[in-house]
Amino acid sequence: MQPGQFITLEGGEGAGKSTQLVRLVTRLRDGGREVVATREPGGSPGGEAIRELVLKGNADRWSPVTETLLMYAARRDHIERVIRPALERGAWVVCDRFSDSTRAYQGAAGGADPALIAALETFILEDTRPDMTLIFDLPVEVGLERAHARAGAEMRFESKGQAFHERLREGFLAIARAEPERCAVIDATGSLDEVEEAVWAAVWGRISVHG
Ligand code: T5A
Repeated sequence: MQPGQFITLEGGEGAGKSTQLVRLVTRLRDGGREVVATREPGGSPGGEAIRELVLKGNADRWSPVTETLLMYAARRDHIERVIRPALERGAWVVCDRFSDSTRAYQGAAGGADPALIAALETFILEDTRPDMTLIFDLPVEVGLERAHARAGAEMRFESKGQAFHERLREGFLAIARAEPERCAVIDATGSLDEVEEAVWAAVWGRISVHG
C-alpha cells in the first residue's frame, strides 16, 4: 500500500476538471501536504511527447486500439517517473485524467475491447491505482460549448460526433456505478464555487484530509 493518496479527476470534454484541480490542490496544500498536480496524457517528458502525437490531427488519425496502446505507453512512463515516486515518498498525487479515460474514451465510446484495457490495467498499472476518483458529469452540449470556448485546446477528441460524447458520458457513469467506493459523481453544471464545494465534500467523505 502506497503511503500517499492518489486522486484522479475524470469526465467528458469541458467538464471543468482542470479548473477544479487547481482549486483542490490549493486547498490540500493549504493543509500542509506535499501535492503533485499532474495530467494525462502527459505528466512526464515522455508522456508529453506521446500527448503531442495522440491529441493532434484528424479525428480518425488513430484507431481506438492504437490510441489505447499510446495512452498506456504514456501512462507507464508517467507512473514510473512521476506518480509512483511521489506516492512512495508520501506525497499526494492529483491527476487530471487517468485510466478511466481510456475505459470511457477508447472503450465505451470508441469500441476498443474492454478485455484489452483490463489486461493493460493489470500489467501496466500494477498496484498504482487511484484511491479516489471524481467523475465530473454534465450534459454533452454544455461540456462541448465550454470546451470550444476555451483557448488553445487540442480538438481531436472534441471533433468526434454527439453520439460518441453521449456514449462517453454513459461510460463514465457506468464506471461510477460499478465502483461506488472509489468514485464520486460530481454535478458539474453548478457555478465554479458550487462545484468546488462538491469536490471538497466528496474528498472529505472518502479520504481523511487530516491524514
Ligand atoms: N484521453 C485522455 C483519452 O482519450 N484517453 C485517455 O486515456 C486519456 C488520459 C485530453 C484528451 O485526451 C483524451 C480525452 C481528452 O479529449 P485535454 O485538452 O487535456 O485533452 O482535454 P480535457 O481533459 O477534456 O480538458 P478540457 O479543458 O476539455 O476539460 P476540463 O479540464 O474538464 O475543463 P476546464 O476546466 O478546462 O474548463 C473548460 C472551460 O469551461 C469553463 C472554464 O473556465 C473553461 O473555459 N468552466 C466553467 N464555466 C462555467 N461554469 C463552471 N462550473 C465551469 N467550470 C469550468
